Amino acid sequence: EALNPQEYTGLKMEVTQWSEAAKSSDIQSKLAGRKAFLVAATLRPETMYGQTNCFVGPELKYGVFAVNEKEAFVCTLRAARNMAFQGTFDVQGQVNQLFEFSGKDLVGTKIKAPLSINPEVYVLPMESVLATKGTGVVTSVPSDSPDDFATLTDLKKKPEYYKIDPSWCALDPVPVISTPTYGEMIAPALVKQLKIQSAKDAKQLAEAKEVAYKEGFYNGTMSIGEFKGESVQDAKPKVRESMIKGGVAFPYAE
Ligand code: A2H
Repeated sequence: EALNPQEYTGLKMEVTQWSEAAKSSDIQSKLAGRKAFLVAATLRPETMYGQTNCFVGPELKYGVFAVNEKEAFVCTLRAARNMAFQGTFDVQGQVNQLFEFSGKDLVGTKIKAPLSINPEVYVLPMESVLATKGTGVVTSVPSDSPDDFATLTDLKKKPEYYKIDPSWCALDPVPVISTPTYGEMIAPALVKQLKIQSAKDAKQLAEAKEVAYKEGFYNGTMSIGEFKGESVQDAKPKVRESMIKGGVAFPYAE
């Protein structure tokens, strides 16, 4: 692992409707009037215009942690501990867990997607979400992330197998960034070019991820949003700052 901390953007996605499983677990009384947010850790804040859903690991454990009297965050305990030492919570160094969910019980929850042209999106399952990285919540941008595109394609093919409603994964990738070589849909283009069949093709997906990341960063131009027409290199920190100022994101490091 790198010696320097990884600087993520913590994206606050407010819950607007809990899944049936969450509803029946009396979550509202545990929240005691707090608004709940799923918090996704991303390295690509400039792609948030193209969110189509959000992923959790179905077998992972998630806590609901009090931020203050008004808000609570849904993420892994590991991430909440990190946040507690980064000044994210009212009480420094302390974690106040109100409730615990398994990832599969969060699937089907509807959340706000800050900045996205899709104002609200659904929580879906992704087997490859690691408990040891970020918050355990991954916002999905299938236009620019080969992992997100491959997983979403799998879910669309077999919704009943994944125990999801087809309407939860119905949104299509949104053009966010344009590159000279791959056009406006770099992730679908790479998945096709590398003949990636499913989210289980880990080796090719790692290669696609590498290419998409470098191409987007060094050769990409924004196709949408406040910084449309600017290079991704210039827009990336500006989008991050704008979201932090707007109260929909915060710095998260590990
Ligand atoms: B990225 P790094 Cl558009 N398990 O956000 C698996 N993946 C995780 C994760 C976890 N626990 N936590 C975060 N991630 C994903 C956007 C994005 C991302 C795009 C393109 C590439 C990309 C939308 N998904 O990441 O290992 C998150 O997905 C490829 C590098 O710390 C996060 O940024 O470098 C990224 O992996 C962090 O991965």
